[in-house]
Amino acid sequence: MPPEFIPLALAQDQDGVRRVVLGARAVLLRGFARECAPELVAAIDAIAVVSPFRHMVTPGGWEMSVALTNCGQVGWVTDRTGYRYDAIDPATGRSWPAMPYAFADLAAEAAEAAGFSGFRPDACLVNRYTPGARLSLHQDRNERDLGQPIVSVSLGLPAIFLWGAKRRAGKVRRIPLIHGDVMVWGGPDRLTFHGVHFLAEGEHPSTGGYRFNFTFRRAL
Ligand code: MD3
Ligand code: FE
Repeated sequence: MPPEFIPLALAQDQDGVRRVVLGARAVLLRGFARECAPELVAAIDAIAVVSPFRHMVTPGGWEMSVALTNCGQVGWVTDRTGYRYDAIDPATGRSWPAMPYAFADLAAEAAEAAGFSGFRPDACLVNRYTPGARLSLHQDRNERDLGQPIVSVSLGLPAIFLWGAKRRAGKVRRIPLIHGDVMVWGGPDRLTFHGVHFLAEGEHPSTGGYRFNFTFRRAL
């Protein structure tokens, strides 16, 4: 057993946080963002006023079924030329909206609870799913320092998260995610292939017909 696995296993539920250990350095913090969810939902509207949700095109020429926007110093974008982080929103020609301090604090607290201290995200990608939308298996490797973790927050409609292996063809686990769930990934699990299964129809009291997912990253 790798030594970094032990603290997580022992920390299980000790501080009132419900942990589901997914890997040596991958953990699901059940309901960690439930209390601050209303604030996050309100912030989405404010972000979308400045940088609206849009369907981007992949380098392969496919339009993504997930709509996205960003906040922070830089935002994740894709077009026919590739994936990258950009300080300018291509849809507006202006900066992305700033990352609210409450967001950065939540991300740092979640990272800390998962054993990553000092996480200071500079980018936050906001995904919006409608029923039928999905995210196919991929790795996140556009960030400069892959030693930094990623923190993700799920809001609204439930989804099935697909958690694969280091190889695209590896075995895939299905993990149900609900409103307020937070996941933290780093270390050896940072390059795990992952995705989101087709979203099912539904209605959620706080987001209506949508699922939102925030991913906090250290991109620069
Ligand atoms: C595991 N988003 O935006 S978040 C993405 O629910 C993305 O919208 C999904 O994958 C969503 O790139 C899943 C959880 C997540 C995010 C980044 C990871 C899991 C990760 C990076 C490495 C390994
Ligand atoms: Fe991803």
